[in-house]
Amino acid sequence: MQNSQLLLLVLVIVGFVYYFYMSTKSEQQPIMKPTNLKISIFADQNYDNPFGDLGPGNYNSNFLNNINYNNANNEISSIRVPNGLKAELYNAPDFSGEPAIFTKDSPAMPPGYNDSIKSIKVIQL
Ligand SMILES: [Ca+2]
Repeated sequence: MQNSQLLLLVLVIVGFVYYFYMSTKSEQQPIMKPTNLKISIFADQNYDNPFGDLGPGNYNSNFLNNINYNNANNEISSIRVPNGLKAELYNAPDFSGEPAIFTKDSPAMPPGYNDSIKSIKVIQL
């Protein structure tokens, strides 16, 4: 066997070993669903005057009072929710009481929730 043939054989073997190593390695990784998805919250109905976007996480009234969100606390009137996220909007601080639940866009809040949202959970589905 010539040196070039031997080198080619070694490269093929190394390639197969690497392929099978990577395929088993990826199977062992937990199924994670990293996301750039975010909900959008608005001061007015029909998606007017956006406060900002929120990725998965819990946002209490202190967060919503933050200047970066223009005092969204007690002002939210519509919401956009992309596929893959669920938003729980509470009309009480610290996620207490029954939330209004959204899995899609809503141009208005249900009765009892307009201009009264004080905490938000964004959940990845
Ligand atoms: Ca409002």
